[in-house]
Amino acid sequence: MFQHQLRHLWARRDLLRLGLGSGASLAGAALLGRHAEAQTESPPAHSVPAHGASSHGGSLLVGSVDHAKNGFDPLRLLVDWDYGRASTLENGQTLRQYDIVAFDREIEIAPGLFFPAWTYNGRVPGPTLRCTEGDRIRIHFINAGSHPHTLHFHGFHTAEMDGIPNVGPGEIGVGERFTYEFDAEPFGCHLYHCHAVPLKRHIHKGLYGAFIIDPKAGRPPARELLMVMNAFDTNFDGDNEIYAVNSVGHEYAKRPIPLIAGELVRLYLINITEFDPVNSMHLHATFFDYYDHGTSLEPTLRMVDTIMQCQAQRGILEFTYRWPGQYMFHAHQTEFVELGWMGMFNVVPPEQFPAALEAVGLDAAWDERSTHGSTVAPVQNEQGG
Ligand SMILES: [Cu+2]
Repeated sequence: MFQHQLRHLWARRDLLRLGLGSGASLAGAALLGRHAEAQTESPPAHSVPAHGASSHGGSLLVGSVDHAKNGFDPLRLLVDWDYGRASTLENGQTLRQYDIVAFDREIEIAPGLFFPAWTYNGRVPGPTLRCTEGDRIRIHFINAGSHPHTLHFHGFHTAEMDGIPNVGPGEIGVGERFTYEFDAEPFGCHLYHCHAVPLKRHIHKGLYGAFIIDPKAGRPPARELLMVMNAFDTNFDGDNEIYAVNSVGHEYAKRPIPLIAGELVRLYLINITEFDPVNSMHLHATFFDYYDHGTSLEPTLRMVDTIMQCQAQRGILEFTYRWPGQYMFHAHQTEFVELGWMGMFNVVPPEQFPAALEAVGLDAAWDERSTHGSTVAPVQNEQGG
């Protein structure tokens, strides 16, 4: 049973070397090997905070998380777009095929604090699926976990593809598989998550991810980032103990996200926090335009510096930092901040950007993924940066 074998493989922490060699006879393992490629570069185990970040150290979770052991680095999750395997159908439509395997895996969500997660492809959040409006999406889903799961996408699709219990294939049992298929619409910043019951348990255990559909018309050039606001109930009392974006508490406070002064930043923001009615995002020292759900090319809110989202609500923030410096971003619920949901941007002049990347274990490839992530050529207009 490949479920057992997968667990064994993961226990060996040998994902990167797993590849297609030892996994060739294991459909699931082979899929995992391929999906691991985007996360093969390990950050420094104990990276040095960039200049200035240490001044906030007094209220931060102490220590550092072993991202290599976790199998994902929150800094890299910011730009880890998964475009699937693209091909062209007879009717000219682009087909994108993705492989998603659900399985149980312990992850470190704060230094020394481990959470028995349920994951898509071994990471929380799951892979960031990215495509163009109108593409045909085909997701080969395997449940190698310990409970029935599903893939429920936010978007237009038939009832059979909705991924809920008792409709279409319903819950996908342990060791079973199903292929979800639909056209990608509408464009925007969307998500997918497990919809098995009890729903709050299946979501808060980690079964969710981003689903970004680029508009055919494109958006102006920008540095793009993905943040999923999430939280973890580590003692299963129905309340969260750790809050974060992209799963690791205070990670971006210890390793500030490099930005360039004057550039347009486009942030895809999703709230999947369970148990709390709302989560929020506040940017220091700048204001942003907001595109609710990302489903419009014109902002739905202009010149705000705080946005709140209920669970599954999401949107796109566009902003520019005028001056270099260290700028905080965080939930504006103080409790969340103290429990992990606070980060920093390290805004620098262009000539200092390579050093800012290096300070947090990133490189030019990260810059490239961040600035050229769209599946559509950017539009040039007066807003473009
Ligand atoms: Cu589930």
